[in-house]
Amino acid sequence: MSHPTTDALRERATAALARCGATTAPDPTAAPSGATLTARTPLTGGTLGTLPVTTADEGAAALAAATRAFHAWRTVPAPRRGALVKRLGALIEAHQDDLADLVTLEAGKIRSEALGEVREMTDICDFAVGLSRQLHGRTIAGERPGHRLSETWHPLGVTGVITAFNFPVAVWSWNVALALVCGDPVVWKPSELTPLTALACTALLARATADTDAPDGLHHLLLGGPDLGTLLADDPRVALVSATGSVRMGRAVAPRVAARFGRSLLELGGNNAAVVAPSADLDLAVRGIVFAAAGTAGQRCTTLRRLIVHEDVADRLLPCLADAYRSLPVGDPFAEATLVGPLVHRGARDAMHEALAAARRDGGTLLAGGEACLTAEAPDAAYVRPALVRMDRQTAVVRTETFAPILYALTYRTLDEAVALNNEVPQGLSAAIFTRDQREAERFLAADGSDCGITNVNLGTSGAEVGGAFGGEKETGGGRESGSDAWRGYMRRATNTVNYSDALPLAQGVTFL
Ligand code: UN1
Repeated sequence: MSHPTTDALRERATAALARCGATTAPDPTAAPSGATLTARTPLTGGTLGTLPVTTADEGAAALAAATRAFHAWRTVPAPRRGALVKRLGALIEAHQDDLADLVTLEAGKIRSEALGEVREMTDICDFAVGLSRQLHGRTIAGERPGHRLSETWHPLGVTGVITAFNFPVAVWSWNVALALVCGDPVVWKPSELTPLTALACTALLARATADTDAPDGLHHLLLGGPDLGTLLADDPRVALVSATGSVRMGRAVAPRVAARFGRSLLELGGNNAAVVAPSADLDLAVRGIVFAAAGTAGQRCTTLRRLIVHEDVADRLLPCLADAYRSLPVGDPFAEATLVGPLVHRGARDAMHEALAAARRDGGTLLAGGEACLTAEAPDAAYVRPALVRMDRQTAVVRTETFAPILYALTYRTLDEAVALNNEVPQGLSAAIFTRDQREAERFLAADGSDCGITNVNLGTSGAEVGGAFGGEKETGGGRESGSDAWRGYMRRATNTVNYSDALPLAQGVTFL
């Protein structure tokens, strides 16, 4: 089958955007005046459109409008706020094919994963709608008679959302669905690599807002570079900055937010490992490992990047994995049989090849993959075969997150050694163990086991459901998004003491007057 042309992909993007109701259709022939952003597709490396960049004045106006909207929205009862998110979820579902098309066109995901990402959006909308009737605080046993001690959760303020190219719509929806039911307007700075998906999401939310008579100004899109992230980080009107991306981005944003005592929620890099114990079901492990390591072409923050295999099973497991890697269909993500789409750009492929060269210098052996693919059909794109590399030690390159499909395989003798290897990297997002030994599984989940925010047994490191809190420790940033009680990050807690007696006993037995 022939590779798609950029013209055909552009048409597909324009049609999907129009169906979503996005007004700024990309037009490569009519570049807007002023600074621009080029929307590209990793499928060919070609241009889908040129969009105007948000100016600093427009950014400031968005923050002012969002602040006004906050003052209206915070007093709307939460279940009514939920009605907006319910409508948004319905519109997302109605446009799931359009959104999935745009995700494939801009992020390069295969169809099933693009649809899965959109499903994550409707899932979080459902979750948030239910949550809109459950934003509850506690009543606490107080120490004074005739007093009631309780806590109330109030809307926090404008939420600044910074998202990455690899989950261009799901991570926005995690933030926007929760923020809106919690009473917070959103100002969104998406990745410069995925502006079209951002336009589509913005259009759908605008429609949901109109359909439910919600106030204007609840959502603003900032298209452009890092200076817009800095605007969100520095402005005291932005109560929460929820930022997903690289550790480098987190290091730029977090200290600025902290300097003004703002709140930040950081979801940064991962360098996720899976332990394969001697008792593991190896067939299941192979499937779990290949999806986690090669799925999304290795471009999830939850991607499996390190395999810690017991030395007794390494010689059985690694050849099976190498075979699986060699047979993975790499290519056009719209083609039904494809399992590995392109990397986001050629810079990502260069980084992959540099990491592979470093691994070889460190004594690593390439067991499969690593080569560029489709170089004749799509010379400006970056298709690669996922790489499996055997390493003797956890060298600097293994401890670094390279956003590409490289799986480094190490061996271990004792579970203590495996746990130490798992934890011995700067990142702490997700981890997994494949074992049929309950004691090993529990030890890996225990306080002295994996130090990651997400730890799984008998499945890979990626593909978390929305119901749980998502995030990790150490350089991953410590934030938690999505399910469980992550909503608390979007609200402020007030502790309330009410004296309904005619006496004034002071706490801690203090006497005065
Ligand atoms: C990300 O890569 O930033 O757990 C998010 C997963 C997805 C979300 C990943 N549900 O892989």
